[in-house]
Formats: sequence, C-alpha cells, structure tokens
Amino acid sequence: MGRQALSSIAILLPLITATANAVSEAPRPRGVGPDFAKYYKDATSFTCISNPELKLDVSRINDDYCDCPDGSDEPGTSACSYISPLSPKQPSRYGATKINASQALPGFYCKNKGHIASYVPFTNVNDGVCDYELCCDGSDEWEGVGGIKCEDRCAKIGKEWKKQDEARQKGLGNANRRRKELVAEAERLRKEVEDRIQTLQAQIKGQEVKVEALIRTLADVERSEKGKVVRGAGREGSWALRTVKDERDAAKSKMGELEAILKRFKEEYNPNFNDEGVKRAVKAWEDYAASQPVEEDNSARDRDLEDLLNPSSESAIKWDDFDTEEESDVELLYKFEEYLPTPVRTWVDEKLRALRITLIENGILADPHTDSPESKRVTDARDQLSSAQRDLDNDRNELTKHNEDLTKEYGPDSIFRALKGVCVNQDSGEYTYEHCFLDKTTQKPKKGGGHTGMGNFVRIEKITVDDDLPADGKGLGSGERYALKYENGQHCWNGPNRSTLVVLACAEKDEIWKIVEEEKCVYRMEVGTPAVCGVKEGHQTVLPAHNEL
Ligand code: MAN
Repeated sequence: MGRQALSSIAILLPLITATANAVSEAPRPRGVGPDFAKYYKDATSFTCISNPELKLDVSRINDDYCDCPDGSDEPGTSACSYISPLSPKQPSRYGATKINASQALPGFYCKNKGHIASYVPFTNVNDGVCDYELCCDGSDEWEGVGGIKCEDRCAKIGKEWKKQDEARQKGLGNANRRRKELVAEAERLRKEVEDRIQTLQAQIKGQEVKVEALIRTLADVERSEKGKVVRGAGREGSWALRTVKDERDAAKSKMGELEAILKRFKEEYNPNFNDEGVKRAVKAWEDYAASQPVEEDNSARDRDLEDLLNPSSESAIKWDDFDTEEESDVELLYKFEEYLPTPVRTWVDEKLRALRITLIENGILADPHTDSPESKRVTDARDQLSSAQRDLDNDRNELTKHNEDLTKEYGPDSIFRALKGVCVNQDSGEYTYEHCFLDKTTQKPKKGGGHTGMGNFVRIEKITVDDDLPADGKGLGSGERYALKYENGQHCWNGPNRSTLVVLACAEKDEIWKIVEEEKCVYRMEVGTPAVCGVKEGHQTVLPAHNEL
C-alpha cells in the first residue's frame, strides 16, 4: 500500500466513527463525506457551501454541471474538478479544514467499507482508472467509463493494512519503550555528571590544601639543603686534606730554600760596593728574619696529621661518616674538628677556612652562591608538588568540562545525552558512512584507504521537512524534525570543509536511511531513531497514523 493511501486513511480515521453515527440519517448524495452531510439535508434546495447567497434546486446536485463557485453542488462527479483541484496530499496532510479556500470539499468520499474511509481528488472521479490506493471500494468509477468496472477490494486491502498496522503499532510500542529507556539513561548520565561535580569540588578543596602544604615543604627543604655536603664528600675530603698538606710541605720547602739563599746573600755580599738596591734587599731580609718566631719542632703534629690521613691508622678520619645528606657543612666542620687531637687542632683550625674553600672549589661542599644540581630531597619535594599541582589542574579542568556539559543542549528530555557517541553505519555507493551521535560523521571508502571526516558535532537544530514517506516508513515524512549539525570536517579540495546535516525521524532502532551529497562536500543524512518518537514539537505524536514505523 502506498503512502498516499495510508496517510489519507490515517487522517480520516475519525470519519469512520462519524459514518457509523450517521447510519440512521438520510442517505447523503454520492461523494459527500459525513463531515459535510449537514449541507445536503434539505430535501428540496441546496445552498452552495461557501456562497450561501446561491440556492439551487436539489436536482442540480451531482447533475454533472458545475453551478456553485466552490464546486459544492458536484460532490460525486468531476464536473467542478477544474476549481483549484486538490492536491492528493492536501486532505491527508492537513485535513478538510485546510483545503484551498475556493474548494468547499476535500474530494470525492469513498466509504471503503471494511477498510478506512478516504477522499479521492475530483479529477480522479470517473477517469477510467481504479484508484484503489485511496478508494479501495472502487466507488470513484461509478459511471463505468469505457466499460471499466472497479471491484470492491476493501476486504483484502483492509486485512493487509490491519496486519501492517499491527506491525506498526508493535514497532511504535518498541520505539516508545526504547525511548523511555533512553530518557532514563540520559537522566542517569546527567546525575552521574552532577555526582562527579560534587566529588571533584571536594577533591579540589583537599588538593588545594595539599598543594599549599607541599609549597611550604619545598621551601623548608630548599632552606635546609643550603650549604649541604654532596655525596662523595668522604672520598674527596680525604683527597683534599692530603692535597692541602702536600701543598703546605711543598711551600715550606720552597720557603726554606729561599731563606737559605737570602741568608747566604746577606753573609756574602760586599758592603763596600755602595749599591742602594742591594742594601735595601739586605735590610728587608733582616727585618723579615727578626719578625719570624723561633721555629718550633712540628714533627709530632705532622705525624698526627699523617695518622689522620692514613686509612689503616686507628685515629684516621672516618670520611664515610661525612657521606650523609642530612648535615650542613657547618655541622660537618664541627664533626671534623672533633676528630683532631689537641696538638693539631689549632693548626687545623687555621687551615679549615682554606680547606672549606678547597672543598667548595672541588665541588665537595655545596656552594650557596652557585647553581649546583639540587639534592634528591629538593627534587622529591618539587616532584611531589608538581604532581599535586597537576592533579589539581586536571580536577579543575574536568570540573569546568562537567559544569559546561550541564548547560549544553541535549534535545527533548536531554535524550541525546544517552545517544552521545553511539555510532551507526550504512553502505552507500563506494563508501560506508558512519554517524556517531553528537560526535562526528565519517566517510569510509569500501575499497580501503583513509577515512574522511564529514564534520564534528556543533549543535541541535529544528528544521521543517516535506517529504513523501516510503511504504516501509523509513523516511522523514513532513513536519518539524530534529536535526544534528556537524561542521568543520576534512577540507574539500577546491571546496569547503565537509559538513553534514543529520535529520532525525522516529524509528524502532537507530539507523541511517539515506545519505545525499547535496553540494560538493555538503552532506545530508536521514537517520531513524527512537529518540525522537512521540516528541510533541516535532509533530511526531501522529507518526503511527502516518505510517512512519
Ligand atoms: C571524496 C568524497 C566525496 C567528495 C570528493 C570531493 O571523493 O569525500 O564525497 O565529493 O572527495 O573532492
């Protein structure tokens, strides 16, 4: 059964009841539907429906001559069919109230007993063609033009239609159930977002406190790390002390040699040569020699020092004890001093300053004035802070995303929330097309090769469509429909970025019905989904009657 028949039938369902009520009344003239019976009650005269000033004798009804300007005196013939002939769509789509103002009647009324009553356009009356789609009882060909006889097929057609209608009702039931599930799922998902927001808000508060604490910890660690000994101080310390001692010995021996030379020079020079330069040098030497303390015997002190540096000696400094990261260089120096036997302590005290410089120069002691690599403790504290800050940033970003999500448009009952990311595929020509709800559309070559993005979701729209509905109901029909707009897909050579308008209509399950490339790289998909079934704004409450399922 074609669309016209079904849609006409559907809209005229109430007429069946009206007909039943009218059974006891006087028979109506041929072609008059029950809604218009009241105009034809008078047994003697007839008043043109849209022109009440024109009164005719009843004999002029259906006399195959058009008297009334609105054609109302010829409900059962084609005599007035030239007056703004009705489009076959009109009665089915809008009902009798919306017909062209110049026409009083929607068409020739077929009772279609055993099926559903319907109007057929006046042009089809007695045109020699059986219009079974609209007039299954064949009454439109009552004159038998050219000997045609249209048998009454309403019983058979009605039975078939009933079967289909049952399937439609079942489909609609399934679609409505599915829609309810989707609404519940959408609600659940929305609650999930709200819950997550609460969790994140609490988490962020805790995380902020943690970050503040870690900032303080890092500052403390950095402070306590200043002046620290770096690892390996023991080994290097031993080496450094040895160097200091060796350098001292070398300097001492050089000094001895120089003193001996100068001493000899003073004893051996000839004062008779009145050389001012020589005299000045001798005087300087005498002053120096006089100021020098009496040379002590340092051999015991040097032996002690040797012991300190000899690892096999009992009094050797335990340099490994300095390999700790917990003590500052000040503490180290105190510790170092404790090791010293009293005889050498004073001497070592003098040398400590020089030793510290040597240690710093050799990278053994941390120099507070240089950018030496930071210690593990500082690095760890810094890492912990960075990681906590990262977690905090992530939580904040997620919170922003979820808050935005709650203000986003998700269609009627927020139902598209439940379909977001759900994908359906359909082969068409050399491609398989994919539609992922509220995400993207994609074109995939069947022969392989790269996929082409046909657009990313941008918004939900409402558009008005006016399409014929296929017999299987897999089409848009007419009225307002929800549409999903996808933009900014892969750039089209010599054209725009690809975009897709996905127009939705009620269906039992999600499926792509049709893909059209309306202009180069501008696509339109027709997609069935239970999500838009029974949606008031979309005029889809009447879908079962319109055979959309
Ligand atoms: C590919 C497909 C087509 C499109 C052309 C444009 O072949 O995406 O749909 O029309 O590119 O060059």
